[in-house]
Amino acid sequence: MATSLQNLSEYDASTFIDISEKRFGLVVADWNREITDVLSAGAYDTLLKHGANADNIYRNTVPGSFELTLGAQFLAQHEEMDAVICLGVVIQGETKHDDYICHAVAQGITQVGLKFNKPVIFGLVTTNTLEQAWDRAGGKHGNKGVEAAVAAIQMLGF
Ligand code: DLZ
Repeated sequence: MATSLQNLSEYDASTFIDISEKRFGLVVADWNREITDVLSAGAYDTLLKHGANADNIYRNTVPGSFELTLGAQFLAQHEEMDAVICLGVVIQGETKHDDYICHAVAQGITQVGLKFNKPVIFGLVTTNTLEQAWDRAGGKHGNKGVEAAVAAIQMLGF
């Protein structure tokens, strides 16, 4: 829904809209699959809870987080796709791989969102340890998949 300048003062981005006709793409990395599955379930359940139709939620997996960008583009390029949610878990290792992956994904999915003018949500959990990742996948810091879905819905309200 477009927001006109006249009603901008009344506009509240946190107001959730009717998403029953909206199409969502979930792109989920296979690396750290046991955790990304929990993120994905959290995102999926949240979309349903807010009124999305299960038939309108498409889930694709990619090998690792680095491929989230291209996976997002594959989905975002479809005109009927309204929002894409990227989910992955990158754990710091002995090398700088995590830095490269995280920066590439952050920049990549930003570009995809701008190119197709639709929300492409950064649901990447980037932690030092596996335990910290679990803390963010249903643990003491919530579920980042849930937050990513909420962000997608909120952005569709613009
Ligand atoms: C190679 C790699 C490494 C070392 N670590 C992770 C990780 O923690 N999380 C993740 O999602 N993916 C990782 N990958 C895989 C890369 O994202 C990518 O799939 C490969 O480099 C192939 O392009």
